[in-house]
Amino acid sequence: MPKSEGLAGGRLNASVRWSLRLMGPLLAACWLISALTGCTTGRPLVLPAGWRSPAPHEVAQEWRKDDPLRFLRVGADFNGDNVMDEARLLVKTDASGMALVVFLSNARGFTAVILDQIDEPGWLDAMGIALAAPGEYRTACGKGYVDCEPGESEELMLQRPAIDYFKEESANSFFYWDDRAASFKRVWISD
Ligand SMILES: [Ca+2]
Repeated sequence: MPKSEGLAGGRLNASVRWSLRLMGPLLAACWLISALTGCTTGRPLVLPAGWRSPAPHEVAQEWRKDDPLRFLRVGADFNGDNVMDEARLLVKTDASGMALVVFLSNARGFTAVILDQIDEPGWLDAMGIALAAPGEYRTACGKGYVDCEPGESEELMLQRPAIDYFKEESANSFFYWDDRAASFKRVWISD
């Protein structure tokens, strides 16, 4: 029997509420246990070749102290399969660049997907990620910062948590899972 939208939505909302309530403390505990394992998922996450977790001295910026995970990790079920996923900021092994990487659940485990990559050193000083809660948001063009491009909406309704990818005290965009495209989409929220 096909799921009704209402039933699927109810399950999703319960999952989201559970995720948001538990993941903060759980991720904080994981951070203390190990900076290299995937505690969010309960299974080790394999980092993409050529990438590593930032060293403590690389993420010692004062503004990161507002988050126990230093705005480097967020966990939630981004793609709605009821399995927790995790997003991280990683750096190239030679520190020549940084990336936003999501470890996305699938039938075989987790796939690392690079959502954004900046091939210049120094950007990690200012870039962070946080969890964007489900809800309605005005986009950057909806706020009038820029003109809306064809097909670009003034509002974004998040049905599930998304990744808020931001530059400290500057622009931010959301990466959210699009069911129809079966991929992440990026929407600018502020400029
Ligand atoms: Ca998932």
